[in-house]
Amino acid sequence: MKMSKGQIGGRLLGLAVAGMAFLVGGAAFAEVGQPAPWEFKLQGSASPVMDNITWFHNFLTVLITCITLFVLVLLVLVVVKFNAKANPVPSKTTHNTLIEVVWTIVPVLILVGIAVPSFRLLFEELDVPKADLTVKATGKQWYWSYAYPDNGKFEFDSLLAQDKKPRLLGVDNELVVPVNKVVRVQVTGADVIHSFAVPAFGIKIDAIPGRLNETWFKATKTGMFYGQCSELCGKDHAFMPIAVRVVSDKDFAAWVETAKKKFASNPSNTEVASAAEVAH
Ligand SMILES: [Cu+2]
Repeated sequence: MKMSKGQIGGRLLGLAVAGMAFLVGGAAFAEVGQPAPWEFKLQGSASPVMDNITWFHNFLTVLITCITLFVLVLLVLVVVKFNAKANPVPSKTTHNTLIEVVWTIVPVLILVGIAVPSFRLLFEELDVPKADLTVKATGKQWYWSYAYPDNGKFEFDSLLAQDKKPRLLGVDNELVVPVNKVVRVQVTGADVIHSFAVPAFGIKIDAIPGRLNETWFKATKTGMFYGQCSELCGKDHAFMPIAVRVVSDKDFAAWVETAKKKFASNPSNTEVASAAEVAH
């Protein structure tokens, strides 16, 4: 089948429209707090740190695209203009001071332009602001335990719930935190190295036995946010999800009261309680 120029143009236009629709559609699929089918971007952000990670990611993508296109243009130019047929008598130029200075200085400036926001972001991630509340997450084979030292010192286990949605992310007891509050997360491992990660908050930190790591987030939206253990930790590594429920201050206070009662029978809490009794 032979196609006229008009037909080819039409087809190309159709392809371009389909591509654009895919991009826009992909954006529409994006769901905050959990992965979505056909997702090819970062998960939607729900914290100031993740806002900046997203910005930095987009900035680098634009920069990389521009550099790659520039090199491609140079390559095409060389292939077309300076092949043996088009350019039978090659120039014998070997040095050009101006070009050499430019191609040294410009990459240095680009790297400095990347380094400045990159280090700013690193400091933001590592420098925990004054915390409104602290939670401690302990990675175990193969579940997480969460402790609330500021809110009655209770601790509970959070295990994968097979019957809950989203699949492989739902848990029996979620980590509950208030919205718009700085939450300091202390992370450690009880047996092997795990890693506590919640993409929507832009946090990922190793849970190492014998060491207390620290990170933070400030959730800016209420709702459910999911993450997973992100350090290969044994046979059920894929089955120890992290589920964070972000609620209003009022709901959080109410949850703390019920949680204190609900988890009172947890052996780790009786230890805390008896230690407190001994102290009295
Ligand atoms: Cu793990």
